[in-house]
Amino acid sequence: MRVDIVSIFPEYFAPLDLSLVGKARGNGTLRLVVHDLRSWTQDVHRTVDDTPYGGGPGMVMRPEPWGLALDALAPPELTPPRLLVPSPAGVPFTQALAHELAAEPHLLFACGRYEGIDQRVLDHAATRMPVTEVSLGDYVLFGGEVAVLVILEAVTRLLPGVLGNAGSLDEESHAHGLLEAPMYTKPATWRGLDVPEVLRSGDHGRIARWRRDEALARTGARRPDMLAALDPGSLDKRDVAA
Ligand code: 6GU
Repeated sequence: MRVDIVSIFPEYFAPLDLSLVGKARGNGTLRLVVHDLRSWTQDVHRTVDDTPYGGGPGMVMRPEPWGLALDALAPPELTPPRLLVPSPAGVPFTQALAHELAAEPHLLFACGRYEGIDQRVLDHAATRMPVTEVSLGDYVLFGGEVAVLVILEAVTRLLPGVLGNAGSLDEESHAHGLLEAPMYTKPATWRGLDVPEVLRSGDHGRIARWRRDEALARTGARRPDMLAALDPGSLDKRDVAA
């Protein structure tokens, strides 16, 4: 997968050299390039923002550098990338959207700062490529950079060959619309706290049942919205009894 990121803070993306994302870059699974928006400014002060039309606090990113950046990274004569714009006004970022993005050949992230990017940049881009504004959740960040780190980590781990054990993709939280059951490792007793007996029983049927019950209980307590959204057909008789 090819990924381009445009930001006025390219240094924010240094962590993408680390860990499994760094490894995916190293072996060519992820071809990632970070670009400085200011390289597309044309004035001596390398201005990227200005005051909002209609008044109000803060600054808005001017359209000109963004237009040149998108012209350069998504030339009209080539197959366009999917443009992703992190914004608290976007659609929620979910595991389902991460899977969708992991299937794209080319992603282009446009990181806004301040009160956001002039809307015409997105409207114009939408005449050339698919554009999705994405939000991490119901809170406000200074800019899109940290959101891109989050989105890219969620997407990269879904790329073929990135996770050693593909089974961990299937069992994790959100894979089946439930939160994951708690996990334990050695020692069996630590600070007077025991690992649940069932997990040491070797009875794989009982273990699977226990994990399913824990997942349902956790999801009900922490994410009643997820439990309500579950397909009733995905529940078994013993779930409904619980
Ligand atoms: Cl994606 N961007 C910004 N600036 N704030 C956010 C967000 C994104 N998601 C939640 N808050």
